[in-house]
Amino acid sequence: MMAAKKFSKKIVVLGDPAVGKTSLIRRFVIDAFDDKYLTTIGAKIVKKQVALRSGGAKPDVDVTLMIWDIAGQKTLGNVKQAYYRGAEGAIIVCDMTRRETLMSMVDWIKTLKQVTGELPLVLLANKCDLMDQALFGEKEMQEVSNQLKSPFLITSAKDGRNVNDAFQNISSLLIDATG
Ligand code: G3D
Ligand code: MG
Repeated sequence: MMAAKKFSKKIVVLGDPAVGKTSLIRRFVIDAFDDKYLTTIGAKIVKKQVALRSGGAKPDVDVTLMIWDIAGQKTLGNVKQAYYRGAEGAIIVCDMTRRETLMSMVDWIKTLKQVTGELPLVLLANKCDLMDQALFGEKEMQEVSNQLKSPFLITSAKDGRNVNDAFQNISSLLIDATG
């Protein structure tokens, strides 16, 4: 049996205040290795290992994700560069009940790429459990996804829908990018 390859990757989770970034991370992560906010950076970092099983064609891979979450309700302007530096992938989140959070995804990504250059992204439309309040859906997400050439998922941090898939997805893209 081939030993699993091991990688450690920094990802950042971005999006407007209250879209559900912290809730999604909390839903996904059990093992918070550093639960205190790093006040100089304004971020909280948690780690979790993701196992990618190839089914034998390629070696299995264990990715340790270092997941950076912005502390508090920071807006685009005052997020420190240190937060983005060294990020190898990103999850960008919007809230299906607020259309403006969809629009600002592009801005978050633009600012991120100014620091990191091109990197794998996964786009999330969160709060799908609030179906009756949703102001956009798959169609709009598909458009943004085409525009940004990045996959999207419809998620709920509340009921857990697609949350694991989101982090599995970014992990696979990170490994593909590593080669
Ligand atoms: P942020 O980290 O992006 O700022 P939070 O967002 O994770 O703090 O979430 C903001 C609010 O949205 C929280 O409500 C949280 O419970 C809620 N929320 C997050 N994800 C979901 C979801 O998938 N579905 C629903 N229904 N609510 C969600 P409060 O009331 O605690 O401020
Ligand atoms: Mg938060």
